[in-house]
Order: sequence, then C-alpha cells, then structure tokens
Amino acid sequence: MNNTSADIQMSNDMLSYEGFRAEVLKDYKVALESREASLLGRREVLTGKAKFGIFGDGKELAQVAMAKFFQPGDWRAGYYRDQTFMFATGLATVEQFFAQLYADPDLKNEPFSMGRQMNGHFATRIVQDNGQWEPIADKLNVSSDISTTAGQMPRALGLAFASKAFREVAQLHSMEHLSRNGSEICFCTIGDASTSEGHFWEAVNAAGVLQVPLAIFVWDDGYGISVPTKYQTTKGSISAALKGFQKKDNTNGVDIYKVQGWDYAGMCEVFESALTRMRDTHVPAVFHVEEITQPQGHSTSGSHERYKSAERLEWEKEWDCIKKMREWIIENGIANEDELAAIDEAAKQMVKESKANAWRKYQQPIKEQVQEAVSLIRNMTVNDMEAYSKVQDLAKDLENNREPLRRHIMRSLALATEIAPGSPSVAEVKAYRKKLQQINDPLYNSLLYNEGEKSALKVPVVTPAIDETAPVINGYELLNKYFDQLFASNPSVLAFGEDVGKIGDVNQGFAGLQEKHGKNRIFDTGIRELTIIGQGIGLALRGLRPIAEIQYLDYLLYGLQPLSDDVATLHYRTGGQQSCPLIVRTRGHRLEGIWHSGSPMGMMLNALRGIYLCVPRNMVQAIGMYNTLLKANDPAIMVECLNGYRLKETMPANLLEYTVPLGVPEVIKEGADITVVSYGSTLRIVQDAAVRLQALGIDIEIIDVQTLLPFDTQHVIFGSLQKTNRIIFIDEDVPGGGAAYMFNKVMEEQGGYKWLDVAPRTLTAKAHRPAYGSDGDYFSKPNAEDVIEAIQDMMAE
Ligand SMILES: Cc1ncc(C[n+]2csc(CCOP(=O)(O)OP(=O)(O)O)c2C)c(N)n1
Ligand SMILES: [Mg+2]
Repeated sequence: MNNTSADIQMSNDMLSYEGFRAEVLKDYKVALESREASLLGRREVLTGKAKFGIFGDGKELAQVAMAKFFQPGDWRAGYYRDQTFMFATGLATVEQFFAQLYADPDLKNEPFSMGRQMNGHFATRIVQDNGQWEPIADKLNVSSDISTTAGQMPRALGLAFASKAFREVAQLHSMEHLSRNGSEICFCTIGDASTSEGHFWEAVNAAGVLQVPLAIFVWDDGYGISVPTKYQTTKGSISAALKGFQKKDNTNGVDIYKVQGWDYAGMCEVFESALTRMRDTHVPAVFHVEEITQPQGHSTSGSHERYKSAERLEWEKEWDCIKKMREWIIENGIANEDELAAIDEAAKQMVKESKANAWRKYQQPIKEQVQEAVSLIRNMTVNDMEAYSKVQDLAKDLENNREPLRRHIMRSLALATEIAPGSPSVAEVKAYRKKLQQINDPLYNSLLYNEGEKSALKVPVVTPAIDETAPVINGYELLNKYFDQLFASNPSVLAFGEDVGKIGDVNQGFAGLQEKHGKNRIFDTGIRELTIIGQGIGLALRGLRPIAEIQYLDYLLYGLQPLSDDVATLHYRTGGQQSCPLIVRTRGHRLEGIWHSGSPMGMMLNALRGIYLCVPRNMVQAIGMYNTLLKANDPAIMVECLNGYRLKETMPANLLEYTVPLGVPEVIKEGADITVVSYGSTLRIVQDAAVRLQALGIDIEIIDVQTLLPFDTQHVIFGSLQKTNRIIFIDEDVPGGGAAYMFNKVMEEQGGYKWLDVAPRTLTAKAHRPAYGSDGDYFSKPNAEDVIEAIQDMMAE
C-alpha cells in the first residue's frame, strides 16, 4: 500500500459521497415500492381479493427519514399508516404486507398478526415459543398496532418509560438482553386528527413530567377521514396548540419540531440531531410533520373526492412527497432521469411479483383442500337423480371458485350432506369436514392466553405452609410483608400508581417499602389511570413485571380502553408472539357510595377476555394468586376486597412460594342442602347467613370461585350441584352481571341444569349503584337477610 494521505482523503470523500448517494437512492426505491404497494393494494380490495385496505401513501418520505434513526433496542408504537417505515427498516417485506391484506393465517407468510389483523397492523416477535423474552436490546421492536385512534399512546408512553426504569433502577443494569442503559427510544406515530383524543394529551403530559425518550411523529395530512384540522385542533395546528409543553432550560417538558413531509433532507437533519440527543437526555419530542398528502384518500371504504376541494386535490398532486424527492434528486445531481426511471420500473416489477407470491402462498393450502373436497363431493353415491345433480353442481361451483376461502369449502361440504343425507358417502364427507374444522379452529380460535410453558394455568400448585406458631395479622400487614419479600427477591417487579409511593397505597400494602426498595421501584404517579395502564403495558412488553395500581375498582373505567383493546387482545392478535404480563392491582366491592363500592364484574368479564380476573376473598388467597401470576406471562386484574385489609389472617411461612391455582374454586364450607356460589366480599355475607341458616335447619355448601376468568376449569361447582341439586349464584354486581355469567357457565357449559331439583337463582345488587352510607349499602347490595330469604324460598319449593 503506497497511497498518500491525500489519496486516502479523496477516496474517503468519494466513498462517503457514494455512500450518501446510495442511501438516498435506496430510500427513494423503498418509498416507490411502498407507493406501488398502496396502489396495487387498493386494487386488490376493489376487485374483491381482499376485504379492506388502508395504506401509507403520502407518508413515505417521512418514514424513510425516520427509519434511518431507528436502532437496535428501539421500539415503535404506531398506527396503520407505517408500512414504509416497516419496509425501510427491513421489518416487513412487500410480500408479507400483501399476505396480511389477504388475511393469510399462516404466521410464516404473515408474521405480524397471523392473519388476524387488517393490513398495516404490524408487530415483531418479542417472546419465544417457550415464553422467554427475545434479546430485544439487540432487535428492532414493533409493539403490535391496534386500530383505535390514539390507542397506541398509553403503550408508547410506557415503552419509553421503561428506558427510564432500565437506566435508573440499579438492579436492572445487568439485564443487557432487555436494555442497554435505557438508551432506547420509543418511536410513536399518530395521525393529526387522532391528537384530538384525550389519550394524546394525557400521554404528552405524562412524558413531559416523567422525561422519557418518547418521540412522537404526527403525520399531518389535514384530515381524520373527512373531518379537517379546523374541527380537530385548537389553532388548527398541533405544534401551536402544544406550545405550553415546550421544555425550557430550567423546566421539564417536551421538545417540539415542525418539518415538512415532502422535505427529505430537512426531515433527516432534524430527526438525526433530535433523536441522537434524546438517547442521552430522555427529553421527549413531538415532530409535527406537516404538508403530508393522502393520494388515495383514507381507506378503501370511500373516496376523498367527496370531501376534499378540487384545489386541495390539486395541491396534493403538486406536493406529493415522492414527486418532490424525485425533483430534489435531479436538482442536486444525485441521479439522472434514466437512473430514476430504472428504479421506478424495478419497484413496480418487485411489488407485482411480491403480490403474486403472497396470493399464491395464501391460496395453496386452500386449493389443496378444495381439491380434496371437490373429489369427495363429486364421488358421493347418490341415488336420487335430482339430489345427484345438485351435489355435482356443488362440486363444480367449488372447483370453479377462483378465489376460494376456507369457509366456502366448509359450506360446500355441509351442503352436500344436507342435500343427500341418505348417501352412503355422507360419513366420509362429514369426517373430512370435521377434520378441516380441527385444522381451521387453531387458525382463528387459539392463543387468547398463553398456551405453552408460561401459561398461568400451568403453574404448579404449592400449598401455604401454616403451623400452630404462624402469626395472625391484619390482611394489609400480610400484603405488606409479602411485597417486602417480593421486592427483595425479584428485581423485575415495579409497583406504581396514585399514592403508592410515599404513603405506600391507600391501604398500606406498600407502607415503608419505597424507602426500603427505592423510589424507582415503588412510586407515585399522577392521577391518570389510562397512562398508568400504559406504563404497565410498556414495562411488561420490555420484559419487566409491573404491578400497576388502580386506586379503586370504580376508576378502572378510565384505564379500561387500553386493557380491553390492547392488553386483552395482544397475545391473540400477534399469534402468540407478544405477551404482556401486566398485573393490575385494584381494590373493590364494598366501601361507600356510588364511586367507591363498585363491583363491575360484568363490565370486566365482557371487556377483558384475554386477561385473567382474580377475585380473592382475602389477602392470603390474593398473595397465592400474585405468586401464580408472577411465574407466568398472562396479564391479570387482581381485585382485592376493600373489607379484607383489616381481616385477621394467619400468615403462611412460605409467602413467596405458595400458589393459588387460577380457575379452581374452593369449597369453603361443606353442606348438603344447597350450593351457594360466590366470591370476594360477598362471601362474608354468605358465611354470616350460613350460620343463621344452620340454626334454621338448612345446611348450605359455600363455594368461592376465586377467579372469574378462568372459571372453574375442573367443574368443581358441577360436582357440588350433583350432591345438593339446588344452586344459587350471589354477587354484588348488577343483575345480569357477574352472577349471570357464573350461572351461564355452570348451567350451560357444565350442564348443571340436569341436576336441578328447583329453579336455579341469582342474587345480586340492585340495578343501580349503591347509595352512600351503611343503609345505602344494606338496601342496595345483597345482605345476609336477602341470602337467607332466597335460600329459604328455594328450600320450600
Ligand atoms: C377510537 C376510534 N374512533 C374512531 C375510529 C375510526 N377512525 C379510523 S381512522 C380515523 C381518522 C384518523 O385520522 P388521523 O388521526 O388524522 O389519521 P390518518 O388516517 O389521517 O392518517 C377514524 C375516525 C377509530 N378507529 N377509533
Ligand atoms: Mg390525518
């Protein structure tokens, strides 16, 4: 090597220019491919091969620019417009994009949602099949998208917050597979109109207070479907409206930037410097990306000519970001027309091929099933001529269907057996249909919860160790001792919520523990249930074990949306690739009045399938359930009994070890005459009634269901009913709520109706919320006299 230093200098410049040029042309190519995918994607819907389409056209440049600064360990929490970002980061291929458009349920083809989500709803794998976390610090991570506008905001805040936890909690520093000193950014995207949601404002405020590396990109195309910015945003500009949040030298807050969605160079420059700093400073930022277009309108559901003026449509054509990038490339001599035309052509070709491949792979297993079904139907022996020709038509129609779905096959097979029920071939046709049902079921009806090693239902049972010397203490003291030991032994656990830090929660479960275990592990939050849940989601996704507290069950409503839309659907909607082992701790049932004594079980049962619902009768049981949950990956809500904190309990010696299995009721009093099914605080009313009923000669059996989701997986209640032949379900929810759910489970699912001597009953609170005061409680909720009367009636029947 005899190069002079001048030569080397020159070749470095050349190299760096060449590198720059290659990078620009690569971005241009990705943008073009993405645009082409949008154009062809829309056509697939309009011609009927896909059901619905929503595309990222118009947002391409902003996303190739943003993608440049997305690094291993980072997270994205965005919405349905981000296909270009996914292509640019290599996290999605165009073929996979089309596989999702077609709803291909094969995870190998559609690795975002297993065909369960609409197109443009992305995810990356964060949990391995054995339930262990992926080395997410080395991966580019995408939290699974949801369709609800601004629904990504609580989660985005939490993902960014986790970086703060990883940086500030010393015990977490060794977990290098999860984080590298908390320098990971959460890239959050949101549409301009969706910033009208309260979610956006709560998350921005929390980020400003907490100082967490949250980078919010607002794709401002001027519309939320048909409704323009002036009806969405104060002053018609989100960056203007946010001014008061701007961080100053001596304040906390958020950095605010304005860029133009067609200005490739400008965006790259701003994103780079802001994001590089953010890894260090953790100061959140909002990038208001203006002047973005929407060439094909909102979605395949309608056309934007209905609500955009001719002028606006003309402006959108002129300021199309890809057109602008092309002009910029030419002006700056980065490439010439011919070179760009070649890239255009290659992009078109590539997308066309990817689309065709996706369709072929999606259709292949269906076509095989069609073939087999057609041959079975065609070869049916049918004596009746008319039925025979109908069956033949059926086979022909199925064979000629050019876009067959699994359901077409199922329907044809069923119709064949309906048309010719007497055919000797019917059994064979039915058998094949049954086989297909078994093949199809897991494609669509699986993975709501963890099913593998980390299923909460597979945690081994360890009984509490209690001997004569075991101390008897108040329920809240028991919890406090448990949490103390838990925080000493498990560094991944963090607990937070309103009044959880300094005073150790309103019932002293954490009293004194913040001082002992640190302000970063047990801490207060603002009054913002929605983003408390969001913090829990983010921490859980990033491999930690958050206990997010909702002060009273009545306030869960404020945090219900992310639990229902995000947490409950997560494992299902990612085909098991993401888990959110969040524990929501709350307290409920009897206290006082309309907003402090709720027991809205029906609300949770109906909104939260996908989350376990624990309703322990006391803190001994609660601790066993916490232990079970902490060994598994499933999310859960723990409703502690408000009147359980001052109950005297015997303390097990193995506080950290014993487990209470989920879905296994406990018979807490045996009896011969009637089965009484209940849970939580109401059990104490029932126990009081039991003593008085005994004096009246009635011997009731009391069953504590312990968890409502899952519900009595071993049919313990059915066993009791076989013995007593009478059953009543009692709780504090409204009529038709939790008690009706239990009734349905036992009567219909367990087949309990066969064992009844008298009509089964439910006994619930009144249809309104409880009035304030002890009399309000007595007359609004079921009391011991109500229980006694109902049971006496049933015994007299
Ligand atoms: C909670 C909720 N409300 C309404 C909708 C229906 N919806 C879907 S997208 C959309 C407009 C969103 O506009 P914007 O945030 O500007 O994003 P863009 O689609 O323009 O990129 C609406 C109203 C929804 N998905 N979720
Ligand atoms: Mg918009």
